Order: sequence, then structure tokens, then C-alpha cells
Amino acid sequence: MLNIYGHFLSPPTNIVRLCVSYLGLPHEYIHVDLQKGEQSSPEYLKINPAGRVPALEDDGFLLSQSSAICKYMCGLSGPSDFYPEDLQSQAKVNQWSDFAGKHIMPAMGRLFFNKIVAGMIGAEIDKGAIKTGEAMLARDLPLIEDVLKSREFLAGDKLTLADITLIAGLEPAEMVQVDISAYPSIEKWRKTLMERGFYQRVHSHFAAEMQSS
Ligand SMILES: N[C@@H](CCC(=O)N[C@@H](CS)C(=O)NCC(=O)O)C(=O)O
Repeated sequence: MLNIYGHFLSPPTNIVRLCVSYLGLPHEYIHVDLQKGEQSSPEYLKINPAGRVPALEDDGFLLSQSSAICKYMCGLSGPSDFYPEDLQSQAKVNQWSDFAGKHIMPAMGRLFFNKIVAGMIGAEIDKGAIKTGEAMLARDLPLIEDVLKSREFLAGDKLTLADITLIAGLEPAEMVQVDISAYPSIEKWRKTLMERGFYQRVHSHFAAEMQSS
């Protein structure tokens, strides 16, 4: 049984939750309360010495970093279109997953931290970081829009880990006033994915857990 540690406001956690849901692997999800500092508790530091979520425990085997966790779970699940075995197909999935994880997610992270989290934890709002995040999105979302205009999914004609990474990265859009409707192909792709069972089994939308906690 896999134990997945995370927090619902953490996009990297949500990549892992969406991935395990898509793969249908039996697991237990354990909430780590970041606001209470549980990530720095001696118990949690034994699971992830970096003091961050997400983390995974598989019968004593410990792993962190959302991308590494997802690829490990894909390995457990076996070869599939979601994370293909063919070298070049897999490389393309990695390319787009990295693009989403290393460009879109940090851009959204700048907006999310400064527009939402800073207020929650009493940190100073960095307006420069908000501008940088917006500029990063203005540079990269048009490219993704062009890609999704020409094909159904980010890395080709099949849903892959790249789509999961992007959808998790874009989840806070409404909360941070990023207008996805300016990108009709992204909007259509996103709506279709959010209606699917694997997504709905995790949550109806980003931060849905906030309303019930
Ligand atoms: N690159 C890591 C990012 C992990 C990360 O930064 N997690 C944040 C939440 S989004 C965290 O745990 N922060 C708690 C802290 O820094 O104390 C991944 O993809 O897993």
C-alpha cells in the first residue's frame, strides 16, 4: 500500500494525487498541515528530510519530488500511454511535463503565494513577483494554447503525465485571477479533464477541501 503525504493547496501534491487516481493504484492519502508546521515535525522529517510535501512511502521505501513520485508510480503501474515505454514518446511526455512543472507551475506559484498564501501567514506581498509570474504566463500560455489547438493533449493524442502536471499547475487560476478563457483551447482541454472520473475522485476543484475543513 502506498502512503502519499500532501496538502490540498500544494500543486505538486495535486500532481501526485491526480496521477495516483488516474493510475488507480491503491493508496492512503495523509494530510500534512503546513499551516501548523507539521512538515517540520521530527516524525515527518523522517519521511522527507527536506520538510516538504508531497512525499511517498511504499513499504519503507521513501521518495519525494512530485515528478519522481509520479514516474515511480507509473513504473509500478506498468507501461501505458500515460507514461509510454518507447524512448522518444516518453521523452516528449517528460518535455511537456517539465515545461508545465518548471515554467507554468512556478509562475502560478508566484501569484498564488503573493495573492493568497502571504495573507494567510502574514508574509509581505511581493508585487514584483506577481508581475514576474504574470509575465511568465503571458510568455508561455500562448505556446500551450497553440499546442492544444493542434492536438487533443499536451504531448500528443493520448492523455499523459504531462496533462496531469499542467492541470495541477493551472488549478489555482480562478483564485489568482488568471483568465483561462483568453486561451480557448486550454479552457476546453481543462474543462474536459476536470469532468473526468480520475479528477473528480480527487476533488471537484482546487481548494475544494478548504470549504470542508
Ligand atoms: N519540487 C517539489 C516542490 C515541493 C514544495 O515546494 N512543496 C511545498 C508546498 S507546494 C512545501 O511543502 N512547502 C513547505 C515548506 O517549504 O515548509 C515537488 O515537486 O515536489
